[in-house]
Amino acid sequence: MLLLGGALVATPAVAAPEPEAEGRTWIMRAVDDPEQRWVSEDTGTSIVIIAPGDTVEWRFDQAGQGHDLISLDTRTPWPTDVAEYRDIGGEPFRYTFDEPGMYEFICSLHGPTMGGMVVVQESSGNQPPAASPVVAPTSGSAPLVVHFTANAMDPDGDPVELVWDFGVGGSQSTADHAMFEYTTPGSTSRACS
Ligand SMILES: [Cu+2]
Repeated sequence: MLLLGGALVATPAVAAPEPEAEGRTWIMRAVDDPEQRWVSEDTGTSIVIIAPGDTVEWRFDQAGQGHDLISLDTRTPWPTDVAEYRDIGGEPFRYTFDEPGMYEFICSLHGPTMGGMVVVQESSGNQPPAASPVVAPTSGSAPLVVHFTANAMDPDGDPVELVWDFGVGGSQSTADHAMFEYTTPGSTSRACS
């Protein structure tokens, strides 16, 4: 979320940095369709790329039979070995990865086709969005239609949410290019928050 300040007497609005994201959770599912395999909800494959501090949750709720989850130390050794078995309907298993590396896992009951890998990568992290807001005109006689252009973008290509606060009675807009008509003479200036 990016909060921008709109102003009649314009003060430069600056993009508020996104708060440090807490580690997200990535879902990996055991499926039997009809081959047994692990499928990441995000990638559709058995490989998921995450950031340090993220958690992977292995789910067994779509499996038609029991599976196990065994950590392999062929690439990066796991800090704590994992050896979990779940019957049909068994509870998910969660594991938080703090160190970069390539962590392999397998269902030993179904062999290499039901293997997968968690890639923990330092710099694949999300970059905060940025904006170069332009407000024009910055003065005139009432009623005055003012254009607010955020020029907001996200370096990762993620959708950017923004909010213009026009400084009048809580009026807001979430458009990259917003227009607002000031009907009452006066001046307003809002800092970003
Ligand atoms: Cu299995």
